[in-house]
Parts: sequence; structure tokens; C-alpha cells
Amino acid sequence: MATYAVGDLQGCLEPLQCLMKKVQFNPDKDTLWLVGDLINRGPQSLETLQYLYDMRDNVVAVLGNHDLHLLAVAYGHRLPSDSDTLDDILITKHSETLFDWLRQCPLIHHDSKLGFTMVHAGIPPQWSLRKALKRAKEVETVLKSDQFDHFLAKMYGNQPAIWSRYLKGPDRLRIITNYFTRMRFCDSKGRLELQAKSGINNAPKGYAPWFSHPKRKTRKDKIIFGHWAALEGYTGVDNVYALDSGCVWGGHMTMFCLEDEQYYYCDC
Ligand SMILES: [Mn+2]
Repeated sequence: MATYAVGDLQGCLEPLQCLMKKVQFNPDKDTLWLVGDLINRGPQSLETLQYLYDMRDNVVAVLGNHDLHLLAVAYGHRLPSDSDTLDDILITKHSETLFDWLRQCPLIHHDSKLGFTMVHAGIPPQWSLRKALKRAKEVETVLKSDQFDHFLAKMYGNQPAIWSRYLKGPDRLRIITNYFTRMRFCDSKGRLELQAKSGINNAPKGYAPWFSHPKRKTRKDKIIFGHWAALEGYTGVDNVYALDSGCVWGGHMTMFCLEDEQYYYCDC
């Protein structure tokens, strides 16, 4: 019985299958954790999503910005961009089934037995794990409900840049979503800087990677995340595991076994 976490797939199915073969993934006993951005940019978005849906009983996936982008495009709240590779999913007959499956995926997954937590982008420094789970739940509840369309319509934007418990409605859901699915740099109070995509050493002035703030409330928790290919798997923090190794950009795909903390790689 093993649990394997894999970095951003972005529609790259072959390297995922290569990794599963490598560890002799056993669908009767093993579980696959996915850090989100399951689709887009890569060559096999539909095939990847269908593959995961078919083995959904073995899959725990958190949502990434590309997964939310797919939903926003599908429901008419966002125009597809030139680099999207989502057409096959949008026109397939059973797209609704796939969208419904995505909508019930969480923004954060915590397994207290394993002692690991997974998110797509990160957890802001001012939130404890308990708070993060509570805040994520607000968005997850709306996404699962028939209000999801309304949420998607108002989801995009870089404001507010910082959480306040007094926030209400779309602003409140937007900052929560941005923390979990888009964050890279923020300040020690959790103010977001959403423009920069560079590596650790090029932080915009006054900001730092979300995981490097010394008073971060989740600093004792083991956190797995993706989203940030420029890190090349390196965070400099022992219990924060960056799994996005830029597969879709010609890098490799990373798999991490939670039980023995072994890494596995397949070329892309
Ligand atoms: Mn991402």
C-alpha cells in the first residue's frame, strides 16, 4: 500500500504512465496524488483527464489554475488562449462528466495518518493548516454547488491582494482561490505578488516565496505542491516538496512516494 504524488501533468500522459510502470503502481492498493494542472499546454489533455477519471477511485487531485481555467472556458466565462490545448475536452460528448468530476476536487488535501498536505500553489504564511482547510472549504462548497457558474464568472483578478476575514462574496473566494492555485511570491503577511514567475533568487522587492517566510504558520507541516516549474524541485525547506519539474516545457515528470520519501523521474 503506497501513496505516490506526481507533479503537474499538463496533459502529458506518457510520462505519467512511465512513472506508474516504474513503481509498479497497483490499483488494488496504491493511491495517486496529483498536485493539479492536470491538463493544458501538453499534447494529450483529453486523454489524460479521461485516464484519471477512469481510475478516480485511486486518485486524489487538488485543483490548479489550469483546471479552473478549463472550467471557466467551458462555461463561457473566459476566452481560450492561443496556447491552450483544451479543444478536445471542450467538444467531447461526455465533457460534462469530466467537468463534474473536476468540480468536486478540493483545493487542499490533508492526510493526518500520512502527515502530508497537498495544494497546487501554496498556503499563505498567515494561515495555519486548520485555517487553510477551513478557507479552502468555502470555495470547494461553492464549486460543488449549483452556484459554481456564478463563482467562475467572478473568479479572475489580482485583487484583493491580501486576505482579510472581513472580505465577502466574490472577493473573498477570489483571494482564497489565488492563494491555493496561483501564488508564488507573497510578503510575510500574505500580500500576493502575482506577476513574477522566476525562481527563488529573483523575488520582487519586499516579497519572498510563500514557503520561505520564517514565521509561516504551517512551517511544521509537510506540504507537497506544484505550479512553480522555475524552482526545479528545490525549495530549500526540508518539509516543503516542490514537484513541478516543468514536464510540459521539456523537463521531466516527478513522482514522490509519501511513505519512504523516494523520488522517481521520467523524461518528457
Ligand atoms: Mn499552475
